[in-house]
Amino acid sequence: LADDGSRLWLKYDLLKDAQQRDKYAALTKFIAANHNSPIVASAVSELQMGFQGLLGKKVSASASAGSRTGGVILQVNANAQNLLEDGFAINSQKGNIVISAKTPSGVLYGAFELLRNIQTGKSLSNLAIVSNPKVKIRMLNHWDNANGTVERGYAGSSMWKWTELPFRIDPRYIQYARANASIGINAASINNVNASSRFLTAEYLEKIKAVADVLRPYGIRVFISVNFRSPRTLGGLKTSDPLDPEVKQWWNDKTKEIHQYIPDFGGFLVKANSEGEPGPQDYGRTHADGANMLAEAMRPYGGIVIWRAFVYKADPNGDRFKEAYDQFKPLDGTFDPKVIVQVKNGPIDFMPREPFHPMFGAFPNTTLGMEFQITQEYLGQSTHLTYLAPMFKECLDSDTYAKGKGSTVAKVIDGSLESHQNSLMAGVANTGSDVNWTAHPFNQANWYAFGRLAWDYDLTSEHIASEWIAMTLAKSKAGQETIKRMMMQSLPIYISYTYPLGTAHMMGEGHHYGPEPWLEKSGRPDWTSIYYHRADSVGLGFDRTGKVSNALSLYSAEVQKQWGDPERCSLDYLLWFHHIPWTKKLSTGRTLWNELCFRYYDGVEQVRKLQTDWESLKPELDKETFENVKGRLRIQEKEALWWRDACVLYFITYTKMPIPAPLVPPT
Ligand code: GCW
Repeated sequence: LADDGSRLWLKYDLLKDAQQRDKYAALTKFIAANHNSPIVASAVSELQMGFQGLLGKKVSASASAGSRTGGVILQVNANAQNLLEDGFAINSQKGNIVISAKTPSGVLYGAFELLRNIQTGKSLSNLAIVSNPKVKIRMLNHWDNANGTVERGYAGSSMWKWTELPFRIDPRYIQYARANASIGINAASINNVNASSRFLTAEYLEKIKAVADVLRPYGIRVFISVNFRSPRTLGGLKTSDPLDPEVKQWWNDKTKEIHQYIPDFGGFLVKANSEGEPGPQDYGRTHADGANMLAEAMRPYGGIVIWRAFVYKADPNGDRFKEAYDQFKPLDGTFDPKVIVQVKNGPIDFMPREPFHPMFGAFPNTTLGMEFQITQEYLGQSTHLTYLAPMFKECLDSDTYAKGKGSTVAKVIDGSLESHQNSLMAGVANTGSDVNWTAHPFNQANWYAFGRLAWDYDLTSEHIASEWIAMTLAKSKAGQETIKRMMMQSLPIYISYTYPLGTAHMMGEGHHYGPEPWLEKSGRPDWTSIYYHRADSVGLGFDRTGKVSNALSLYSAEVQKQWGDPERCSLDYLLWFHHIPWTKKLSTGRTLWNELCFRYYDGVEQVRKLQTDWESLKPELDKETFENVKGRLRIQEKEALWWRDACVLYFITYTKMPIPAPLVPPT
């Protein structure tokens, strides 16, 4: 049977090597679980399913191991040492493998870790694993709409079948829950941040309850994105002013009602006063007024309020880079402890490469959460192969120097730098109704990598890629290495032929796909391409060191030093901060113009190499996956040419210089 990718990384195909199977089988003869809860039951059934598939044997489960050895014991022990909530330990103990955790969720994560060890061919003897999540709320944000569309979704329509719920439960909800639990994701906001009030109606709460009931046995809590104007649109009030007593009461009542459906409701996610969405500023109030009002409504319950910091003004003379910082900075310290402010990784909008957001490290008195975009709005959508773990890590590993060297973004968002109680890493989901969930088979790896990094941002991108490949694609060691190399090269390649040297935001308007560097007019004055690249006859790039904008000054002195001097600034970020003359010689020995051309041309060549690499894997891949990726790589080549020619020919109108000879041989 062809592999349609629907099982993601939880394929559990029979291991080919019989000896290896026997070895694992000798250590997994039975399952004993000392705890009776739906989540532990999920762990047991997952282990049974995994052993059945991978090892080809039925394994029975009971409450106690008795005097037996050679089995897997699951233990929930509230006093377990060295473990945080959700953490787990796996030890070889007296002839058994013991998975212990403080909570049922920890046991479930441990069970998936054990399966992953088998899936990736690791030894199960002398196990001594301790694993704790670095971030508490590891969350997917779905931008799914009630009408079944997905904003910036490239894998079909919404996976949530709102018209069928609550009566029919699509089996894919369970697969989705399993996939998330396998990588430690424990929260999901189920609807678009451009939120319809409809999701707060009794009709929809009943549907959301049905989803929550499916996700709960996998340790996943449901959040709802809310429209700030709901007291007016749903409640019939005259205002949605967060300081109005009736408005407060409306939210208190609504929050109570939600908890009648979903007792463990995760909380609200809010996009307010951003891109036309309503918010507290409509009534002369601040983001903190709005967020704190909702936090007050959540006071009696366990959940929280996640308030997004993605705000900007349409000011052609301002710098959008600074907008969120400027609006939120005066509010630092005024947010309720139940509020997490969710900040995109970079200051603009999920560009393929952005410097880390200047809010990280500059808000000691606010819990800041991370928002990554897993769906590839600006990263080739569902046709270009782009492995995002290195991008996520580049941001997390960046040093803010807020409290001296080592004050990384990761330490800001895990709460450790400023001793915050809560912590959050969210990823905008790339899931949809396509059979393989993500359209491009490799996009599955980005979902996988996001979860693994939210659990442990110290994992390397290579390590995560290796795990994913071993569980999904090629079976030979050499084949796995080839795929890993392709994945590791993919983001730099994509950046080369789209946004080299720190350029940004030159994509087609609206669809955000393909190049449009010449875009001069748009619905919003700071959404044109020329606003971002600032090309002129002298050079290219947005001076943020003071001449045009002083955005660099938002960072700590060390970061300013690192990026402020064009001679020392990494070429990756150069044009984010500097307007560089076309003729200026860069550290590569080429002038800016020649380097720019070189990167665009080299990017295309590298895509061709990816195609050759993929071709070499044909003998060991199933036909469907092979052909699927092959076809997408052909589109990628065509579109890399499109980006290259569009951008180079456009910039030539400023440079009036030829494309350097070695790139285009004379005819
Ligand atoms: O990048 C922009 C997207 C919008 C999105 C917005 C946001 C949900 O183009 O589609 O809206 O970001 O993050 O709010």
